[in-house]
Amino acid sequence: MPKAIVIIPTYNEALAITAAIEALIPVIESVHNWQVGILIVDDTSPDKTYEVVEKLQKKHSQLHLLLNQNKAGLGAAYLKGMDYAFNTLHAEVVFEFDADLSHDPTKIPGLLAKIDEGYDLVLASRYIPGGGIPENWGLHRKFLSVVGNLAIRVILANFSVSDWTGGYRAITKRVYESVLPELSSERFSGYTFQIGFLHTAIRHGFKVAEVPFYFKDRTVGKSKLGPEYIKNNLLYLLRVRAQEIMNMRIVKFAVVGGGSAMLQLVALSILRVLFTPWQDSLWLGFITPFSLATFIAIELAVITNFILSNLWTFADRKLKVGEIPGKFLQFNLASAGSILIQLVLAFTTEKLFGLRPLFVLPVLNKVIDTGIVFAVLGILIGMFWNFFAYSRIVWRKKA
Ligand SMILES: Nc1nc2c(ncn2[C@@H]2O[C@H](COP(=O)(O)OP(=O)(O)O)[C@@H](O)[C@H]2O)c(=O)[nH]1
Ligand SMILES: [Mg+2]
Repeated sequence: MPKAIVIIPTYNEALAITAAIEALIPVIESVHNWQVGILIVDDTSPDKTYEVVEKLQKKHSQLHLLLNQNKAGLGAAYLKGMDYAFNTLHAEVVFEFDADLSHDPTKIPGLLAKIDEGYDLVLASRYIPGGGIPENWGLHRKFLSVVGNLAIRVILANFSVSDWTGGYRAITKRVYESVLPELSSERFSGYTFQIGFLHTAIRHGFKVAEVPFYFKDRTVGKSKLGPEYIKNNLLYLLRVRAQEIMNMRIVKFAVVGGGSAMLQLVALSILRVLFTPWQDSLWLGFITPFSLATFIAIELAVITNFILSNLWTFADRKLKVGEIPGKFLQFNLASAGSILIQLVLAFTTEKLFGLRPLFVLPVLNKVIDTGIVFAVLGILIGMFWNFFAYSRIVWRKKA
């Protein structure tokens, strides 16, 4: 029979732990297709929670105790507990569970049923129909919990999960092994562990289910959740989200495009000055220092853009050395295509709508006319074309 372990991290829970264990035992004994045990991870609580557990162990053979010398935070306790549950007790699934009985133990069979259905990670959720938070919570606490969870979904732009901060979950070994390398750092030792764990699991593509439950306020002991909680989680969310956004191809494309355009302008202003001394000796009629400088500056920007696109924006489709000459030619043609689009657009819009002043830009005191609007439109369409040409032609995904 496969094994599941309910992990309960404890710190000063001597008053609460007995009730939690006694409530869990009949539930886990009622499960017939899993062998369910309990693992208490205590950080040598000053109130001697572990002594209470040791006494209960004499009565319940399925009760395990892992005693840490130091208090290192909730995340650290869970990581140690999971390592022990999966690798020493040979569990296939672990539960996260609070000592204070905020988590209704009778939901455990329902969570396991979802694992049996093939889900990798199952959350007991307060924010789906059938679930809820305590009626008697003060307005500010309700607000914090509801708005906090909504804010997380907005920041991460992920609405597939409703309860991000809950601490009642069933986790399979495959999820644990997959997220472990990213969660071993100091940063996840505290309460950031919960959001970090879930977010990493979702990013790795695991199937997540939610089962509703009513969160009950703790009746004994007190919450260890401090003011650090909001700050640490917010910092984590903003950092990973910024990283995710920077990893989006379209953003890299825009950064490389903008950087190349800047380079082009800088090169142009340097080169036109550099070429001026030869003004009279070299230039035949229409080739002026400015036009030559423009040409070289454009090509410099195109080369830079090509190299950065290959190394960064399309790093996952990096070109082979032998492909580079042909692809570089394609890249130049694509860029020329974008310029052509802009020229054609400028020509036709002027013919169709004419150049008329629209309004005066405040502060800068600059008149904005239809020409500028058409130019901006042209740049946007040109960028769209470039992105299309790069991703579908130059760096086409190989089948
Ligand atoms: N081992 C260990 N357990 C902790 C630590 N911090 C909190 N816990 C336990 O984690 C669970 C959740 O903490 P709790 O104070 O109930 O947080 P809340 O439910 O969010 O108010 C409880 O069982 C705590 O005893 C810690 O640093 N080490
Ligand atoms: Mg609690």
